[in-house]
Amino acid sequence: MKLSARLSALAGASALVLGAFAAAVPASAAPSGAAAVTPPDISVTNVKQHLADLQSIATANGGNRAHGRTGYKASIDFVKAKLDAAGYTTSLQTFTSSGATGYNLIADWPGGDPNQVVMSGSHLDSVTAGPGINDNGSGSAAILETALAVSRTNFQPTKHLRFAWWGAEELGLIGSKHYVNNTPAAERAKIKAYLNFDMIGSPNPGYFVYDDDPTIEQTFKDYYAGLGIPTEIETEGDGRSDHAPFKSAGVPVGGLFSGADYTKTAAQAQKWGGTQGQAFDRCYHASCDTTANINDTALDRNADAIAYAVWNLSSGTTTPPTGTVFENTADVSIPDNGAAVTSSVTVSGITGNAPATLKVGVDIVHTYIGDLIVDLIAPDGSVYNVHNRAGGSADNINTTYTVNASSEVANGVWKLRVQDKAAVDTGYISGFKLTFP
Ligand code: DTR
Ligand code: ZN
Ligand code: ZN
Repeated sequence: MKLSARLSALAGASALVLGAFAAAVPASAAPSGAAAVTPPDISVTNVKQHLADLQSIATANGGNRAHGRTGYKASIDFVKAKLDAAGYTTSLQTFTSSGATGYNLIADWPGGDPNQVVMSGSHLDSVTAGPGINDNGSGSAAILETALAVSRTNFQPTKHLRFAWWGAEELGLIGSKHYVNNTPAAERAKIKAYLNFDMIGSPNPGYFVYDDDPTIEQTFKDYYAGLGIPTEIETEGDGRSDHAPFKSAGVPVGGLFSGADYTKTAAQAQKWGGTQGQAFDRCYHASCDTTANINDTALDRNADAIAYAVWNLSSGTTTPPTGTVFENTADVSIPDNGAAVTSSVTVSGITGNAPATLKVGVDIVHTYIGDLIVDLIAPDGSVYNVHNRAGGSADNINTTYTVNASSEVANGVWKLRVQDKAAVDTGYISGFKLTFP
């Protein structure tokens, strides 16, 4: 394409990107293999109203909503009242920590298979230093609005839905640990997915997906692929939020995170916008974690991603398939109109040959995917082309390809090879994943 025409197309594409995102999620997103279920939009206006209410509670109770303080109990009562009015079966679970009474709020949506529970949770407590609107009013308000949307639409999923708001997370995951330790193993085994949301509206946001259960992870990644937004694996959080006790107890877990006190890199700022060299949330655990400390776009996208996961993980009638995943999320820059580059994964522990339906996850950030040739290279050097300069001026490749690799021995080093064959547009590999059944 002529440079001038391409630049105008690029400008057009840029204008399009700056417009509203149409979240056309690919049918392949459904975790059970069925067509993806489309949830209702979660109103970010409603989520922000919940945050304003939590802010008012903090302001009226000494400036915080911390464990053992009046602001926390007022927060729990606020959330419980809305859920009771919406038809949920709620219960307050009490515990003692640091000499004060703590509260977990558990809300069950009547119906669904009681032996297959899809559970979503967020900690509702703040630190004593401030109102805790991003940490973690954001997660709490988003799952509250999702629960209210379930009620408003009278959603009747195959599986049973449960929501939880935890106390005393900031003291060391106390509330969620109390819940897991006091739930009999047979009841815990019925929880087929626990989804955790702790800080999802950070002012300088990243889009991180927990990399624990592969099906839950893929569900969130599929949602963001539908928006054309690359995600990264959440690596700093193992053990740092309320999914940890569930994971230790063998429950499949997943979740979303927009970042805390770590600093956004230049590469992250290129793919997500925002400010490089600045923390994802400069008000982490500080008095300035108020309603002004929220990025509305991140909050909106993450709230809709929560609804997408709740609807899709609860609609299938079979336990979502799990697989053995080998993944490389290191960014690899692609030279413009230059030499091919590769991202590698080393497969081990798989018996025999690869399957005829090998899932090849490809995430490439690029402003003109018609420039690209993308190949899967097997350990013996066999080449499987998955993308050959299609797509024209479209942005990004976030696709899971199915490759018949049954003639290849599974174990060994597999490579994703990418070459840019035309000048002007640039990009990088942001993720390469192989999933074996
Ligand atoms: N522990 C959370 C904040 C936090 C820090 N890293 C992660 C990773 C994943 C989830 C949460 C977090 C808190 O301060 O509440
Ligand atoms: Zn915190
Ligand atoms: Zn938190």
